[in-house]
Amino acid sequence: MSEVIYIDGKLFPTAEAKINVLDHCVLYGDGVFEGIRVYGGRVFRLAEHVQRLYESAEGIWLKLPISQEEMCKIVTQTCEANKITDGYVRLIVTRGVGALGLDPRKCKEPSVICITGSIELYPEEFYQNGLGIITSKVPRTHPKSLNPLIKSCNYLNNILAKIEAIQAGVPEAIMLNHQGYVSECSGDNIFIIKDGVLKTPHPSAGILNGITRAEIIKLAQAEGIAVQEPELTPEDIYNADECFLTGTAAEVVPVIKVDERRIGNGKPGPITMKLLTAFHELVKQ
Ligand code: PXG
Repeated sequence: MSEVIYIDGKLFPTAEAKINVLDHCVLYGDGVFEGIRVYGGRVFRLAEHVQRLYESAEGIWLKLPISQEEMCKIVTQTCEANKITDGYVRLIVTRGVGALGLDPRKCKEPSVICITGSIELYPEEFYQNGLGIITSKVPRTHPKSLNPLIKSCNYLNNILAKIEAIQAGVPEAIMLNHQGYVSECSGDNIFIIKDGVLKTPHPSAGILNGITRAEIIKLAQAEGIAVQEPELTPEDIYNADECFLTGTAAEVVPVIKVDERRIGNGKPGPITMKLLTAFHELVKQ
């Protein structure tokens, strides 16, 4: 539980942490954010998350009033104030308070918000036995419309896919890009293993360039596993030997069924489990 929440230079008790309803983040989803983990008292890949936050901000022409170093300090100080040793950080930058109407020039100053809390992982059973997912009918946003590389506060594209998953009785959904190739899931990146090669869509396929994704690629390479970033079709997923998802919240979670088709032998695969174990080791370091 977060005791205090950082807003624009001050720490507020949770009940008093409020933002103006005329902030364009409320009115239009005009803002960017990061979801970050804390393991053993250390913020995992903080510099990388803050770098991505600044790239997201750049992507929506939002100029941040502070340096990346200062942003990192805000995160560590909020964690310290809340005595977070294992948990979750939500870092948000809003366009700021403005008038009604889209024009962001009416917004004086962006607000920086940092919330800490606990994170709900998937149930342990999913990590041991794997999960079933579906392919969503909602395509991922076209990169020239709103590039999925931008982690914006408007997640409705993903939420529509998530709702479809929930209605189908599964926790996640694969989203295809505008060309019909696999991009990612609503809140996770996707990997498959075929004939010993680890494959995941390239960032240009319209994905969030996941921090966990990057770590898994590095861990695989260190294990001598070949990594490719090809165009993947739904059939490539159906015919994979193994499949798993990665994300800050999910970490590494095996997938054993997609659209009711069994993946591999219907059990979490050996390379998936090796990478899952390696990731758990990594976050302890
Ligand atoms: N794709 C999308 C669309 C995401 O939102 C990922 C991939 C994985 O990226 P990282 O950098 O986390 O490996 C995400 C991340 C939440 C929550 O509160 C969602 C994410 C991360 C943390 C928390 O639902 N998604």
